[in-house]
Amino acid sequence: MPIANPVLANDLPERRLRCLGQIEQRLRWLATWTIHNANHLRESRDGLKVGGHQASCASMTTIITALNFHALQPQDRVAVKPHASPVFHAAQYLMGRQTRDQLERFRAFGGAQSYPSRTKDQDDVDFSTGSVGLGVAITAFESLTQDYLKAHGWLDPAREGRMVATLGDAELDEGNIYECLIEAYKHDIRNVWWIVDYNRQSLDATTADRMFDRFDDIFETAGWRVVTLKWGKAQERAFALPGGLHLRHWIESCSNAEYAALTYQGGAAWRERLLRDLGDRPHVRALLKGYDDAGLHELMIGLGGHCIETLVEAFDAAARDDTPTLFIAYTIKGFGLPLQGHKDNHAGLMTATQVETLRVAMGVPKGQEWEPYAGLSADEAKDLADFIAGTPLTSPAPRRFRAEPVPVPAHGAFPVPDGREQSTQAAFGRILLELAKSGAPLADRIVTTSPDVTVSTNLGGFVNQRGLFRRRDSADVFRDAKIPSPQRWLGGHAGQHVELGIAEHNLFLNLAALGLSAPLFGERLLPIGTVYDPFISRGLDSLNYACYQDARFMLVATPSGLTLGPEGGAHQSIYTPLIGIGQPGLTYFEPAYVDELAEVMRWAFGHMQADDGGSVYLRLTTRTLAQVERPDDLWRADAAKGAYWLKAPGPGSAAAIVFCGAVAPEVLQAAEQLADDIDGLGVLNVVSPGLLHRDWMAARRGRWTGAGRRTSHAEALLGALTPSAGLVTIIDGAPGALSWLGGVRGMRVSALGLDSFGQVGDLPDLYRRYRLDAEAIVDACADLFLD
Ligand SMILES: Cc1ncc(C[n+]2csc(CCOP(=O)(O)OP(=O)(O)O)c2C)c(N)n1
Ligand SMILES: [Mg+2]
Repeated sequence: MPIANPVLANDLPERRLRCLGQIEQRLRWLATWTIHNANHLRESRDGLKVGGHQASCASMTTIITALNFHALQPQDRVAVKPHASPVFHAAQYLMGRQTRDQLERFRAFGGAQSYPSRTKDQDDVDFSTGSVGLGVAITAFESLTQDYLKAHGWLDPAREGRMVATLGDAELDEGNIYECLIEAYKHDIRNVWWIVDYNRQSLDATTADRMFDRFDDIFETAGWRVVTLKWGKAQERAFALPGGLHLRHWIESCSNAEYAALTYQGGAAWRERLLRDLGDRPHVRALLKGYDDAGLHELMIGLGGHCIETLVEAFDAAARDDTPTLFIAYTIKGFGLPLQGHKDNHAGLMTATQVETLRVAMGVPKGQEWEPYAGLSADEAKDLADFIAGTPLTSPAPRRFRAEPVPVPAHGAFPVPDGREQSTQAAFGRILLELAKSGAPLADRIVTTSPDVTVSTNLGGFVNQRGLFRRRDSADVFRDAKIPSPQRWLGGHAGQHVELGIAEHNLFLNLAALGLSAPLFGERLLPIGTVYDPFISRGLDSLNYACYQDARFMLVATPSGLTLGPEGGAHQSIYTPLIGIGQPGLTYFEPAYVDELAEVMRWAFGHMQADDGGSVYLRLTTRTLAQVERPDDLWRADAAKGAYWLKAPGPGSAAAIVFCGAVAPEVLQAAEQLADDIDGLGVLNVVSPGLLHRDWMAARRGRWTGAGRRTSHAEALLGALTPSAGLVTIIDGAPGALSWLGGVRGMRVSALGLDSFGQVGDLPDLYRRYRLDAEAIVDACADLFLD
């Protein structure tokens, strides 16, 4: 009986199948060649290995083919397995969105990036990837963002898409995937596909057999549909033949490592092994005889993830609804390359001879290696080009958007909480509450989110006003039962607070997703996330990830530092100021007074929307400080640049105290004590160590980068002191956040701050023990003059 033609059985038009097959070959070749060129043909000036991942690319060329040239629509958004970057760029090249020059400069300065980058690549990257796991999880949060926009009536229906991640199977070991899975379930996310390139190899080795089927359970428990694409059509046909079921059972019980090793060895090894294990089973010998060695090898590696029909069929079926779906596509790492299956192939590079053999085998004429349609006849090339031009993703529908700016209330119209004694944390809550009540357009675009610290970071007032965001209305049971509570939390479509569980990775990924709303959907959101300052470290890679792709948000970290007092050493943050200074894409502020905070927040809402802007980190405290009387408004302009003289130094002053944040009272007390001893002692209030440092760096750099030499703000401020002056710097955090100021004009520094773990205690005890009190400041000042 003739074998049923699966093409006809699936109604997959023959041309589509042929073209997709040709594309898969092009992608496999171009990715291999791009990496080969970077490593072996392009001139090397430093002797460093350039790298690239030929095996990881070949593992998913079929998946990318079926996605990009069949399943994806222009409104869909994709996070690509980081080390499949060359395949992604090759696909963009075939689609006319990537240049040959960029491919030739893969991993070279200004060329295509090693891992897809939203900000650095010139082609159409939706999400940057690189740190494995994060690109996967952001798709779930982007779908939540999409739901949020839709619920608020801001989503252009033409822009509603599916959020897709392609990932390596080793990425499934990353904890952030499961943190996200739990959150995604709670929020009932829709329209997400995760496609696992299930080659059962990681970087180091083949992966544990014990995980077979476990992922299905985990994802199904979390409400996902799991589609396992284990078999290619040719395999299914073989299984239907006499003896075929034995072959199938053998494959199913074969260990990952053995399958990989046989894949590397090829047809003769497969035959020998299968005959040894199955030779006495009925019909098996005859079945194997039907294939020559090359055919048997092709059959054995023709798993679901390398079968266009299998993939297309699965994607088409899943596209019928919006259920989040995990595709486990069985693949071969290094498929079709001499590296295939070898356990060490992750960073392996084909030799020049191997590439040459592949070129010949793939019918690519010498000299035409970069040609998109190399080796095809003119008619075939035209047909393929027409096919590609007709695929949905290649359509000219715009994929990058700009959002209308949301007006920020002018100074004077922006709320500044009043009160003699206030903490920056409480004031932050009051500013948001006032904004919420004001009905300003800005307030409508604010969306807050917090990993289970909404109340304790003072977001409660805003949430009372604006409600929780829920895809379905939820009642406030306590309120309905008339049980008194200051929190009135109704949930529904109009809500503006996205509640999260404790996992901090999710906070940053949610901020990243919300913060990409403008470029991805053309609608500006102003996300504000709150977290306890010490737990920034818990999600630090996700924070870096958010900044790396230029997502825009405000991170409010509070409480912070030793000033957390009775909470003790595990909660007292120490080096977060250094994160604030060091993190690109983020500007760190630590205001002492609430009028500064209001000014910083006003600036931040503009900065979050500016083309050359970024995200903002506010390090706040629960310590209540007596607010300062302002004789005038002059402080404002300097504060906006990062620091201002709270007490201007006298002419030729030989010393200044430079401080940041919550220790202001100790600083003022010490300044008073020192007033008689040091003429014209200045007190410099650093509102943003980050801004100040960045400006100093930029100013110094200017002379060499063509921007011209200019005086930095720090230089200008410290210019008020005599050149031989000394500085006492003090911050409730790592002293390096301020001590660098000594280098600006070559001044001596006596630095105060934390360089060991804190402990429980009240502030007088703790500040004395850790030398943050007035006495320590006085001593540090003396130290300047004693040396
Ligand atoms: C957070 C993080 N840790 C480590 C790495 C280094 N790394 C890159 S890929 C990889 C594993 C690759 O295995 P898999 O995800 O299965 O992809 P494959 O190449 O097999 O398709 C590792 C450990 C990384 N990129 N990110
Ligand atoms: Mg793998």
